[in-house]
Amino acid sequence: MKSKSTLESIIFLLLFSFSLYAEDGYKLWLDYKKAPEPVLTQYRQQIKNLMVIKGSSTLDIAENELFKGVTGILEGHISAVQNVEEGTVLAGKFTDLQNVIENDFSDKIKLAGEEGFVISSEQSDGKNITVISANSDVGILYGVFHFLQLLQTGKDISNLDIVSSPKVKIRVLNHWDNLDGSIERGYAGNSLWDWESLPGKTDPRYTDYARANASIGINGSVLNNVNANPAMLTPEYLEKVKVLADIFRPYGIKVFLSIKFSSPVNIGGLETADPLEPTVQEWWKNKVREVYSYIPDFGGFLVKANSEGQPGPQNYGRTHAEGANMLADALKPFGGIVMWRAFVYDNNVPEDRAKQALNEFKPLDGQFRDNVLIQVKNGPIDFQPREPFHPIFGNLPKTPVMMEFQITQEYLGQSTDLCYLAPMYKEVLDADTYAKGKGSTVAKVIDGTLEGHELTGMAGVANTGSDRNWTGHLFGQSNWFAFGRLAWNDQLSSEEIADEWIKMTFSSDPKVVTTIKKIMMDSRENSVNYMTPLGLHHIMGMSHHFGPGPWVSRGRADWTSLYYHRADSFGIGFDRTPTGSNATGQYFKPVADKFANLKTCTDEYLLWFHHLPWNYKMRSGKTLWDELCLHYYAGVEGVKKMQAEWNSLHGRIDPEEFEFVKNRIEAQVKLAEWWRNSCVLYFQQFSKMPIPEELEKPTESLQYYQKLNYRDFEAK
Ligand code: GCW
Repeated sequence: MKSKSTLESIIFLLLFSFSLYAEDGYKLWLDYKKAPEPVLTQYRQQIKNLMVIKGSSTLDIAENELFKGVTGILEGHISAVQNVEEGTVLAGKFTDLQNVIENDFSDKIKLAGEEGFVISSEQSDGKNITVISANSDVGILYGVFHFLQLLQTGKDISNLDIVSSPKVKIRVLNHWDNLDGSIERGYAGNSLWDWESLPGKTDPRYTDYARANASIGINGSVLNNVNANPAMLTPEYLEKVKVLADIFRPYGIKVFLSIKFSSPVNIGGLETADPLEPTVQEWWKNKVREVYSYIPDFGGFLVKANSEGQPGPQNYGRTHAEGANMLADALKPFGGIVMWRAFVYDNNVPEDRAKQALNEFKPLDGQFRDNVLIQVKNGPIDFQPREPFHPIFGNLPKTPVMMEFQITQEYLGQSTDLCYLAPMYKEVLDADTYAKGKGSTVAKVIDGTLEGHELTGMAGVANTGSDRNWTGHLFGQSNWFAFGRLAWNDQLSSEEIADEWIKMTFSSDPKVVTTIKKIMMDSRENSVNYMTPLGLHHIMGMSHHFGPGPWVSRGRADWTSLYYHRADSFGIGFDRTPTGSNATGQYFKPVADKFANLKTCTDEYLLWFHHLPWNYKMRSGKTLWDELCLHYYAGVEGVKKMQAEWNSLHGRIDPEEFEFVKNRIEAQVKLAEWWRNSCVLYFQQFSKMPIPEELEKPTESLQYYQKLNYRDFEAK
């Protein structure tokens, strides 16, 4: 046997590692890696060639994707055919396929609806084929992506009978992107939109962005920050927006804009923005007409009004409904919608912040136009690591209410922490509001089935940016992915989604899949434990919202930590029972009683709803103080475990990705320790009780931890 020369071996190794490795995360979950055996052999027998019945740019995209995907996964050249043969994957509109397929599948296609698809194993002239069909072009594109996902995740494709359609209509990313390129609460670089070089110059990333979204069924993008710059609606910017809209369109993505309510004054030269003023109404009608002249399928407006300093109808003594309806009337003739945010609270209102939004919106139920959706954050405060579901869900039966999740990890370690958010999203979607008795889940409120609403939606505050890997942390991609998957189907489980994402992103090696899935599934609870266990909330550092800040006491009361944890020599927690703010009273029975009663309020919401003595006896038999400490320590231990698990994957995944995540988890351990040490020592000042003996004590003083700079904890 001839042995290779050293040089030859080196070259071989280099080439080998180059082709296998060098992953910078840009490809997301759309890498189309070669399928592992034995599925590869099966797929090669089942998929012989492809045929896409075209006729639009969307279908061209579908065809390219199918070729690209199948070629990658089967690692082989697949040819296009003009007529179906044995083993053809045939994609096309139902109307074009009807006569080709022996079975009548018109019932299935009806179920698929406007955007859904059918993927089924069929026969044509006695030949076995796989059909991807839909009523619309974009439905076929979604079907193609789903078919590729089946292959990427190693599913059996021999007997397919899939009908899939989205649970909600508007599946939209909210970009908090500013016109200067910065992103509010963005941790992955700058905005993807290069406003300066638009409209003249475009970036291939615009297309890749649209493709990634289409692959998970996202069909809308709000391009700019809800703290909106009125310049967005000027012709100068509309020309730029048009270019993006044109690029996104064939991918089924509509463009929406956030607007500033005072725009008629800011850019229109009017003296008022009063929604009942005819001149103001006229201004909006003209503006909307102008927007549609650039973008004929424009989606509509997202509005943050009378919230955190933003102007709104209340500046003129008008209600949210009057404000929203004015815009809705302007958009209606063009088919546009208004997404009006319910994130409103006012420091000058002497009421628990958690109650204010419902108080504000409840009396308006039934007053909104039919093209208005109320966009509600998952919980009543603000995207905290854990919140009970927002009491608005189920409480506005006559109004379509859409979900606002945060994908960007503002309060969950930003781009330093590995925190898989699907379990948090699911916790809220699966929560039962009891609005119409048992089974009235938040998911049913959102998907319109509870009250029979047609207009439905789910928004996710985006975590994307100019970073090469899109989301800062590689695992941030899983949250973008999970958001899209859940907006399409809120019945999927967190595990299923994690399983898909891991196989599509990393590999199908069972050890890799099991290990990463475990890490992901534990990650959110770890974060809750070292940040805000047992129902604590809003105790993060001021402004940056990254490190701990239970001591934050300056500035407006409802932006301090003291407002929320209320620690004193007696105990800790926010009494929201009938003896306190009675926020529990905003929920339907029996949820209200469940939260208000100590016997039934579960530990995870305990201090959200109750102020309890330090020596309160918990279910575990331990004191509240001891449990609090144990949770903080368990959080750090959880991250360390995650670290060991990740490190055990050395050599099994791409080295660049491996090192990247390893480095992030190292930073996360330090961040978690900082949170734990700060919070335990801070609260100990009030409890005056010792940290349970078995736990290792913080090495430094509270003052020391208090002085640390959060920037030193960010993963570099
Ligand atoms: O979570 C808070 C953020 C603000 C944000 C606001 C909102 C866009 O700290 O940065 O502003 O919520 O949702 O409007």
